[in-house]
Amino acid sequence: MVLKITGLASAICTQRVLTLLHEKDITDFEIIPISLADMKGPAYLKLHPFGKIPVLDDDGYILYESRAICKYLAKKYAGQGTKLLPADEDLKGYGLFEKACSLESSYFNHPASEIADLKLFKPAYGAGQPDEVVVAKQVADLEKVLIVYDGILATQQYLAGDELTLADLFHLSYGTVVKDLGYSDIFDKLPNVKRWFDSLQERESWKKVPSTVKFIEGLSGKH
Ligand SMILES: N[C@@H](CCC(=O)N[C@@H](CS)C(=O)NCC(=O)O)C(=O)O
Repeated sequence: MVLKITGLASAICTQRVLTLLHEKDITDFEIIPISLADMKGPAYLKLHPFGKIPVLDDDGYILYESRAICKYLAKKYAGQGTKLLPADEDLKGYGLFEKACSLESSYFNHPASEIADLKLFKPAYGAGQPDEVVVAKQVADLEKVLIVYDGILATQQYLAGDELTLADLFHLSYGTVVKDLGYSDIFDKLPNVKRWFDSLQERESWKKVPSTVKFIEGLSGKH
């Protein structure tokens, strides 16, 4: 049965799911594009009451929220591709994994998504150029998060320990947008963060995912 994912390959949250699909060597999937208007229409709101992408349809089992979709698929396809989750019997590993996932959603996601919104999405959709003081505050907030990450990554390879997990991959889409928007120095000047993030961006799974910045700037005629 083909997995159906309503989403856009250029959209941040769909990219989380795409990266997971590539890591797990899942090829039986279909991306079903949707317009912004249809996302807010009654039919789609039955699938995703917040009217966002992505939504997974696995043979009638409907799931939304990109991180939940990734965790579900990583467990469903546990026997293939990169492991990405702690073993079922590894209780402490599970705690460390959930903690690392929480670091991304609680501390990293907000400033990184604000930078993307202010510098990329809002200007592309007609909101004009942002107040650079507001942008600088978000960049400074993200930098503080990365400084803490650098300390964590001084003694381990990845955020949940020495093995790559979904928690690391969840950083890729917004992290790459922030770097592509010209803020790579906040990653690159921290040696452990640089090693960690470069290694994520070098993964074959991520190389297959299209660049959001190029796509959006293409829409607004910058390329
Ligand atoms: N926490 C949600 C966020 C979903 C989300 O905000 N998706 C964006 C695209 S990355 C979207 O649908 N934007 C259109 C809108 O907000 O109207 C997830 O991870 O799936």
